[in-house]
Amino acid sequence: MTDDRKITITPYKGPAGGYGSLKSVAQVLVAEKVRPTSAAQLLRQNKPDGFICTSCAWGKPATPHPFEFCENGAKATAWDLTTERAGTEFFAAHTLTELESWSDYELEKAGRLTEPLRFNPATDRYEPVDWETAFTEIGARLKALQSDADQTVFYASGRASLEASFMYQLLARIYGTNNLPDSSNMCHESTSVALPESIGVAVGTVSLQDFEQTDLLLHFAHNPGTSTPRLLHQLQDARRRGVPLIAFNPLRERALERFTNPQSPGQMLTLDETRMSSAIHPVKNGGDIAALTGICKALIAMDDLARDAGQAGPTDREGLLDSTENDAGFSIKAAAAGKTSRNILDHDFIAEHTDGFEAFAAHCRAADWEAIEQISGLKRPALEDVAALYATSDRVMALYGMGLTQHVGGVENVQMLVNLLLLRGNIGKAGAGICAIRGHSNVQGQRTVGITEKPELAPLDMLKERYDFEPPRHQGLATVQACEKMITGEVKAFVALGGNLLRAAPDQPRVEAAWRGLDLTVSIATKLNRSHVLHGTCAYLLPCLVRSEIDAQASGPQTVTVESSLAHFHGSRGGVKPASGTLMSEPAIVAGLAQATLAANPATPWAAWTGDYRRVRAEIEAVWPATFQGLENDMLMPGGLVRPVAARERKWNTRSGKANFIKPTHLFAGDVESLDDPDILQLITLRSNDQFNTTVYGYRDRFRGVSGTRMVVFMSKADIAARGMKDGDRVDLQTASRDGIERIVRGFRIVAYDLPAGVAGAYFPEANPLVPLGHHDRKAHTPAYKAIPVKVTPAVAGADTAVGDAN
Ligand SMILES: Nc1nc2c(c(=O)[nH]1)N[C@H]1C(S)=C(S)[C@@H](COP(=O)(O)OP(=O)(O)OC[C@H]3O[C@@H](n4cnc5c(=O)[nH]c(N)nc54)[C@H](O)[C@@H]3O)O[C@H]1N2
Ligand SMILES: Nc1nc2c(c(=O)[nH]1)N[C@H]1C(S)=C(S)[C@@H](COP(=O)(O)OP(=O)(O)OC[C@H]3O[C@@H](n4cnc5c(=O)[nH]c(N)nc54)[C@H](O)[C@@H]3O)O[C@H]1N2
Ligand SMILES: [Mo]
Repeated sequence: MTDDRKITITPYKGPAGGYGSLKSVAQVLVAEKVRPTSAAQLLRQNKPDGFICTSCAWGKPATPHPFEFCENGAKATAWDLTTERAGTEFFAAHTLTELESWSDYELEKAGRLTEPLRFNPATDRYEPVDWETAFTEIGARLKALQSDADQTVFYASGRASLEASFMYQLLARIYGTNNLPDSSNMCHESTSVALPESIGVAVGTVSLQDFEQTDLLLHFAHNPGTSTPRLLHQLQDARRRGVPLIAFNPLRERALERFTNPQSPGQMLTLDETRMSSAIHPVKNGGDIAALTGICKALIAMDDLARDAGQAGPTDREGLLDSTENDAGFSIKAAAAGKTSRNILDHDFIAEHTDGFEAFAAHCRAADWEAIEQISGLKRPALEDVAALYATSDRVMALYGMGLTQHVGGVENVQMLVNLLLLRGNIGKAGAGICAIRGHSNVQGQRTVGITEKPELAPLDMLKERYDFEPPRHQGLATVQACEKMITGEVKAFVALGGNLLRAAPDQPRVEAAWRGLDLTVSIATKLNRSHVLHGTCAYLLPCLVRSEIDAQASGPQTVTVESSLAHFHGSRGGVKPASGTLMSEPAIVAGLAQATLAANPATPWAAWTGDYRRVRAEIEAVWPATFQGLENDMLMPGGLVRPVAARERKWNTRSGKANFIKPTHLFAGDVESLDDPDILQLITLRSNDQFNTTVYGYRDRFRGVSGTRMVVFMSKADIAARGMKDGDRVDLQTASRDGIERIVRGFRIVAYDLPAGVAGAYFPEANPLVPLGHHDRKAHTPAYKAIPVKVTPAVAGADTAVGDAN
């Protein structure tokens, strides 16, 4: 499709939030032609009696703000409640070959899917099919593959409710596979691997109340203004109390600099912007392990100094601290002078609760400042300053997002952050803790109810006993491995509970080619995307309700539940009439697939479960009693049901029985071999303020001042000059891969941007063809989307631009 968007690139001068935010909400309500009655649903968003926003997973306060939604939550709801429809006429008018040339934006913009569809090879179109036929045919095809059940993959994107997710994992396991990859494999999987080793839980340890008691907020690798705007309420309140917020981010994200609360009329009128960060440290991407090592090293040096000073009189202080000429040196001395060693590091906590301190401390003492500075891009005095502030703060919280998890050393990034917290006992006390800011609104909950490829994380014995089947005990496929096995031809069928794997996953052209070779693709979805337009030999598109719609079943309107980033379970009730009378709910579709695929079994009454979701919640509570006790009663209470998190109580469910200091293996979290090549930039793939993952709402990244295009590459002035290029030039990006596969995306426009030399940024998903499938975290296999080694070359004239953008 042609495109006549006007491109403007101008620095944004306003704060995050503010009038720009309100204007943006109004624009999307109009653009999506949302009915006024539906727009009123925004007032019910994230309230105890309302529905839980599908945008992010941030906590829902017990006493909500009058408008407990943000610009992007409103966009997500408007996108769902649009009056646009991709119905029979739409699919009659467009062949799938034609739709392949449409952008992500255009595909979803077509509107809500209205009826089940089946691919017809004779017409190259999706055509309507009734639900019963669709289920029966899919069931027959799945049964044909069941003798080797690992040929089928059951993918889930983190939006589906606990009820739908529970039923889905049970379907997969009774079918015979643990192939339950989740969007989480591309997201916080590094957290799910790192935290259990470090502190014995897979989720963060903080609650909303902790924000009211904290003395210092360390904020890493996350963009709150776009990704989690409701978090700005907590950050702003803390800033108002004078709590320092220290951010580490290669980009000076606008919300970290300034925020005006669009829901606080007083503040809007006076334009009193809260200065968000006390400092933003422009760490290079992949440089957080180095930065954190520097902070820990300085802290340990202070502790050594104080201990020596407290013992045999004057000691060689200068030897321990040879940077006395700078401010940071003095502040460290000042901090050290007033303290005993006991209260620089929390030695009582370390002795009673941790393991591995000595080895970790030795590792930090031995670390080389020059390497730390080079890899982090930050100066020693800056890191010593953070250490001094940290040493004088009693209650410290560390928050983080994708800039830590999506790296080759993603697990080590997270574990380093925990190491820092453990040095001063900042886990398991009020106002302190680790906060993994989750993405999809129920991604954490899906893992809690058994969507996992790792058999050891599912209560298989309990499932066996309760549902009378033999669960598969071997490892299933995570997302990257599922893509690899599609490429080798070992995977033949793919069922997706939401999501858009082809745009979200690495190595797009290779995965797309493999996808076309599948025997069967089944997508449960709300809107059309590339993973539907491209398809297997047999393909079905099963349209479902969205969370804000009324879900009426045999026993009446239903409630579903989700888990927030802060490990609270909340009930959610839709209030809007469904987009079409033919839609089914996700639990009903999963039940339909299960009934058509699996042998009848009185222990799994799929139809009765669908008729009344309370019965599904009763099953969830029976399978995980310690986690879900009281769910039915508390889910609609203000604050929801609080999930017990052992580390909050300083109970450490680790192998050592303690919280573990874990040494990193490298200072750089990216591809170590690409580090020294001056031609290589480390590319971050980013979200714009006008998208939700692969859902592109529009072409306006307000905070970064880019409008009309998404095909930009943000580069530092130094890197632009070093290549003899200039702002606005057209360039191609090529991955510096070592596997012989050429990965190029053409036609980016250079935007000169304030970021450290060596770092570049481009938007996800347009840049995904640049990410090799093998470029992932060493342990968690999370794709390393935040440091892709690339080379920038002048654009080849006339060459095709990337899929999804016609500029
Ligand atoms: N509006 C909106 N909301 C969303 C989403 C969306 O797409 N749109 N997606 C949802 C999902 S699934 C998720 S997971 C979250 C994602 O939310 P975020 O965690 O904010 O993810 P990104 O937007 O990818 O941005 C990561 C941030 O990390 C910084 N960064 C990159 N590399 C590094 C690094 O090596 N070190 C440091 N310190 N910083 C780095 C980037 O500059 C950027 O500010 O948001 C959720 N909420
Ligand atoms: N380069 C790069 N790639 C990335 C990332 C990155 O930062 N950089 N981030 C990664 C991350 S953090 C994530 S979480 C993944 C996201 O990967 P996915 O979760 O697979 O992708 P989404 O874009 O969230 O999925 C959007 C589609 O979900 C469907 N959908 C929307 N709402 C519903 C619903 O209520 N029910 C159902 N059944 N379907 C629905 C719609 O059809 C929509 O087109 O992408 C990853 N990919
Ligand atoms: Mo995510």
